[in-house]
Amino acid sequence: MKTLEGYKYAKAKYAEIGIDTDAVIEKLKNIKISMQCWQGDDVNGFLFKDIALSGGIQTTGNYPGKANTADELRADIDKAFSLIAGKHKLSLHAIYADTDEKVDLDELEPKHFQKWVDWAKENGYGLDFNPTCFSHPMADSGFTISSADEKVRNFWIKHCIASRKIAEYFGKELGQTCCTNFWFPDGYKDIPVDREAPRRRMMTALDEVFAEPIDEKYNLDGIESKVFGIGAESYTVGSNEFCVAYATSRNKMCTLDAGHFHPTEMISDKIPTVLLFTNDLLLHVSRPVRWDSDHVIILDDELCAIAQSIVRNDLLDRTHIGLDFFDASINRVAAWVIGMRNMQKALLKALLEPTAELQNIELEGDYTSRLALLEEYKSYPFGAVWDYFCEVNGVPVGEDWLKEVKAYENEVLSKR
Ligand code: RNT
Ligand code: ZN
Repeated sequence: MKTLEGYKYAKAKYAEIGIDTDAVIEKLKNIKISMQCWQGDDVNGFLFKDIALSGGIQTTGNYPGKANTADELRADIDKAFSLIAGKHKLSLHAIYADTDEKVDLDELEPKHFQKWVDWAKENGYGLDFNPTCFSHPMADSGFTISSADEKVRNFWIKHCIASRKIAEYFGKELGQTCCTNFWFPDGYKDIPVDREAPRRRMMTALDEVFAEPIDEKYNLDGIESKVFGIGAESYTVGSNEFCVAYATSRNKMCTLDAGHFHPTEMISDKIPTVLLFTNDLLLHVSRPVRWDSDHVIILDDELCAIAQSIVRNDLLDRTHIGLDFFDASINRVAAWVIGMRNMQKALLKALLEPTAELQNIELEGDYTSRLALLEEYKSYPFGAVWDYFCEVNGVPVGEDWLKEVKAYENEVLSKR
């Protein structure tokens, strides 16, 4: 009841600046966010037992209750999704194959993911995919698809080709385009002599990976750049220039990860820029704290700016919003819920803005009004719209979701 009263006031307030909050709520409900499965078990996966996370990424913390099996992970994801309005996608990594077969990455087939597909179908979720080019002996040299060793290179090319077939299968089965993200940790700890050859090898290898056309209705490929990784501080093969140039010249997506640039470089500025030159864009919304630390995303200025970049320029249909964080120091279901709900909040804030009016003011050169209005709109009653959005979509309002996560922790997670 309180929620409805608050909403009535907010609706009237936003109507004064020409915003139809009912329409905004409807729109937000239909924006799919791709939730990363790897938050649920600290990027372990189920394909290989006792293998250390490699590739210059790291999870820290040992909060109890992580998922040890695919069934546990699916249960945790179901719990998280039950606390998040709308129907979303799950982003799977290849190491999350759910099979009893002993199978290596280069031999993976759609059948090894059948249980995920059945579950997604049953629940109306979409699936995205990621080849796993790390945490594997073939990645021990620090190089995968750009390795100078042909055997190593070919192994990863095969894995990536297999991954696209799995993605195509997801797209066909679920009737939703699967986004496949290609990220390679390849790089040098110390200063290299030859900065070209590894990139040339990566370019040629990727061309092999993408040689077979796949209907874009089923699968879209994204290439994720990075500035550096732990142990690859001096040189990263898949740099930003490499990935942007590759994607634009090959009609692929760039994948922009918020933690993969220099600390003051923001992906919010890159979103509309890259989309001038590519059809689609994949995001890994993350939160770097001093480095690519992959903290849970909070409702900070950059998250709001990311949402504004997408909404203001009408790029929702071409921007595939995926999340990428993995915090092992807090309840993992809560981490998902906090991140997903924050992404939605940021989108809601952006949707509640009278963009056309602000753009006109800017074109007229009235920068005083631009600043004044942007600041005033920040204290409009967005929270009341958010609460109502949650209520009409049947998910907990405000912090009530936390009680459910705590109960799940007591009943399920703590018994693992
Ligand atoms: C690593 C990349 C990559 C991974 C996931 C697990 O820096 O961001 O996207 O986080 O594939
Ligand atoms: Zn990422």
